[in-house]
Amino acid sequence: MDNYFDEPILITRPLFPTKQNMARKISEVWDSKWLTNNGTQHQELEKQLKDYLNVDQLSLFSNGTLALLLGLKAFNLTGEVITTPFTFPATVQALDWNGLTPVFCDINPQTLTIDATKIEALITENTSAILAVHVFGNPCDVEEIQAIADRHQLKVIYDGAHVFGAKLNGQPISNYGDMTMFSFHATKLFNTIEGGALAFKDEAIARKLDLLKNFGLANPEEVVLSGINAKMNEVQAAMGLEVLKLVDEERGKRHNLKKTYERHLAHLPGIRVLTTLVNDSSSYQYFVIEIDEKMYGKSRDWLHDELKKYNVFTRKYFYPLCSDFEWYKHLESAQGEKLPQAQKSVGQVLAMPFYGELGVESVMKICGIIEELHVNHNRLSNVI
Ligand code: T4K
Repeated sequence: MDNYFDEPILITRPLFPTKQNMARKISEVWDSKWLTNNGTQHQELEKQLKDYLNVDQLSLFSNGTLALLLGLKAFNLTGEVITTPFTFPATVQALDWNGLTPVFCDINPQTLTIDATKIEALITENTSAILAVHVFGNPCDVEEIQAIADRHQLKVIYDGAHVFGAKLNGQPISNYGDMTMFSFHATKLFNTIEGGALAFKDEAIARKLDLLKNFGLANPEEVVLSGINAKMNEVQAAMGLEVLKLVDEERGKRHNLKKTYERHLAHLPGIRVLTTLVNDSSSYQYFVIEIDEKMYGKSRDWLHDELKKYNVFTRKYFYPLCSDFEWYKHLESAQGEKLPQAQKSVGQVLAMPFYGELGVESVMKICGIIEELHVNHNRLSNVI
């Protein structure tokens, strides 16, 4: 196969600073003799991220999952939270760890985010919040969600793991809702190795989060609430300060890759580019396609497996649906017939390799393989 890749092509590669720049940063940490607990690297990253993301209040965490878990806790939520089944397990696990019951709502077929038109019917006297996810960088229907929340006095929390730096209607996406979580995991556009942050408006929440992520310690001799350890350390923060310098260039490269994918896949029947990005500034986190088996002639799973033969490793994000996890199956809202769109989409999505270093040539080659597989398949079906 001439279009076989010699090196495995994965869906992403972390953004790495040069070894020299990182060594310089690490030596600053060593010289400071300060490794964690709100050191100078941490303070500087928090400051720079506030500027970069244009938010008033921002709190750093050791990872996005703990950020979300503690963000939910900071609002003292109770009972049920309406959420999406089409997300990474962390979203609903953060509810579990708060003793909250997820109520699964079906998704919008275009954006694969929570279907705002179906939320209101799920609200009961036990509902305390809506936890929505900006899936693959596609923004939720933020205005409709806020209108529903206002009508029913619900909190709105966004899992924004995929929308670092995205803007919507000219403003930072985290301006919508009561709180937005960002993930800084190695696989994210901006990474601190592991890490995460919460952006929010209420100043009182900032103090509460400081306590929650540091064992509830108000001072060395006073524990005022039941917290946990979710602090970002100095090496993570130092990495973040170096990676932040690279993000805009990376975003530019991903913009070109996205255009290349779109140009080469657009004419193929049964393939839809899912990342619609109606927002004015994208996070360029993932590039995801949907395969319509009837029109493409072969299934998503078939394409995923075929591409492996060329050394190209795609991912079926987010398969399986969270509502299909063993411990949710008994919930009324988890029943398959209540989530028809999510059930359909989960069998069609495929995240493609997408990171700057991949380069336009490689993307053209991957598109060539997909086209060839389609042509070969058609030729074969015509013979049969
Ligand atoms: N909410 C949503 C909607 C999320 O997507 C996530 C995380 C969260 C919440 C939770 O945020 P964190 O607590 O993670 O901050 C990955 C990530 O671990 C996870 O952060 C991410 N979402 C999820 C979508 O993807 P895996 O199990 O698919 O990762 P893995 O190890 O298979 O890596 C993916 C690809 O990246 C591999 O093909 C290889 C490449 N890679 C990965 C790592 C870690 C590298 O080249 N180098 C690396 O260091 O979950």
